[in-house]
Amino acid sequence: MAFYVTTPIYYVNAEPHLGHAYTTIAADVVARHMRQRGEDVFFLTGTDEHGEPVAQVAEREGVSPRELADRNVVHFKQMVERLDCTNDFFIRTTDPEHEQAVREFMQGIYDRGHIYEGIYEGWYCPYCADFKTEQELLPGNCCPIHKIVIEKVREENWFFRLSAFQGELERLYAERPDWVEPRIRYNEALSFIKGGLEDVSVSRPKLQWGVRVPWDERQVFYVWFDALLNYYTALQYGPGKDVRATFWPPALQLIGKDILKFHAVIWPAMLMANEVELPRRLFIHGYLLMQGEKMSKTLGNVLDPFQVIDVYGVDALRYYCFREVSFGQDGSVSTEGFEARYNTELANEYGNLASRTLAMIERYRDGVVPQAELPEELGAEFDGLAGAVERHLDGVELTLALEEIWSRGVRRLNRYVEQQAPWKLAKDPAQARQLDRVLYGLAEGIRVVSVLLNPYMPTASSRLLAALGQQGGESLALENASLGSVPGGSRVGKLEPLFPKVEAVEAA
Ligand code: ME8
Ligand code: MG
Repeated sequence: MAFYVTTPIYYVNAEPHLGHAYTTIAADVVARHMRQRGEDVFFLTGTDEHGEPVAQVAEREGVSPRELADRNVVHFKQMVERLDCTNDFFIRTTDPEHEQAVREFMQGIYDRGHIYEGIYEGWYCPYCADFKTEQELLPGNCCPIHKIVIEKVREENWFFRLSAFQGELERLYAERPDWVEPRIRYNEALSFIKGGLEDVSVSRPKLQWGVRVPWDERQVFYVWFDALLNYYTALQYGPGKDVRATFWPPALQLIGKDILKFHAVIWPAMLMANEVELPRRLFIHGYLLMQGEKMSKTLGNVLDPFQVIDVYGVDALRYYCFREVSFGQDGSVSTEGFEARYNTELANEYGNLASRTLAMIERYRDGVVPQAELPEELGAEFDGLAGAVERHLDGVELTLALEEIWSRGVRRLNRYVEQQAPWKLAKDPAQARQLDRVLYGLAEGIRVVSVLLNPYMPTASSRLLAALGQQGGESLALENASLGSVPGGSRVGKLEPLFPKVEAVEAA
């Protein structure tokens, strides 16, 4: 089955921070997991390059918006690469193919009579690229998100008849209660819709930096209309040919809660207006916080993912994001918390477990995994573990899946080593068969957890699998993630520490 997964496209008005890395890694975990299940995956990420957020910073820095975009997109592409993400395409909204496809799509909405000319007046935050209601403003007419003073603007532009889709949107929410998850976001979006929808402007008369409105060349499209369409246009040209027939609609769209309204209200209405099938599901995650505030380039309290990767490696970062903060909710990250999990969970519980197991197979069985029966004691936790992980990831519960692998797999194996004490069994020739069983059980155990952990920590898990003689695509297949699906007899290789001790990274 085809599985299309997307991340938001990030503004190129600054360099990426951990918040951007977060959604991108989450999508990659799901993409890798789905490939383990044999799905035909298309994974899209990219950058949002038009509109005021980019034009304003460019002006402040004295460069053209295109120069700014060209300069910053490099960092986002580098981020994706250094995060070990397996995206199938990286879209830039300045791609000429995207711009042309946006014009065609919007012309379609116009031709169907859902766009008209009007006058708009309202409080406008250029960082949000969005209007705020009087009630939303903080004292002193400040944007509630960016805390800057914003102004009332009045302009003539083109409007999308969002109000006309009120009924159809309410029906969508009634018929498909899992179309927006988690539930709290579904409720939030639905109550926004029920509060009454107003038409929204789709164009900007004052701005030059954007996609030209085909029926009114004086104006450019409001950046959000251009941006949302990336999910659709990318399939028209990204892989070098049009793959909409295979991959549309998206199976999963991941976003942060800051952009819920655009994705859960305006986006489906745009698709309805052009009679295009809706995405199957949106999953909305919370904020990564630093010192209690949303990590944000505007507020300046950001953690640099590159710096963390330099010191601890990318797997540790990928792991930490979903272990520390329950996916879906807000949660704090810190360098202290990171170091603690690195040392206790990654270096000790997983890394040492792997090294010890391989060392014992080397020492007691000349480096060959014994051919033995599986120890029944491990069955209780391991039976059905892969199925549980699958179910959690079907629900985009990245933290629950990881928790399950850790408690039922990694920690169970650590207890098992202590209980069985293979170093004692090795001293007693009468216990040889039991030692075979224990070592085989451990080898299978670390293999199974590595297959399950692979979407989260692709490098470390693959290195461990390779040391167990497991290489190539089949070794990662989820159907092999059960104890005993690989027989003993293979020769183990050398394994450098998976998570070596490192000097503490300086606080950001
Ligand atoms: O909004 N915690 O781009 P953007 C968690 N271009 N996630 C965070 C985060 C944090 N502290 N900070 C950022 C835009 N993110 C538009 C989107 S989509 C058609 C257009 C992540 O650069 C999260 O996914 O402001 C959030 O939704 C996104 O970055 C916003 O990135
Ligand atoms: Mg933002």
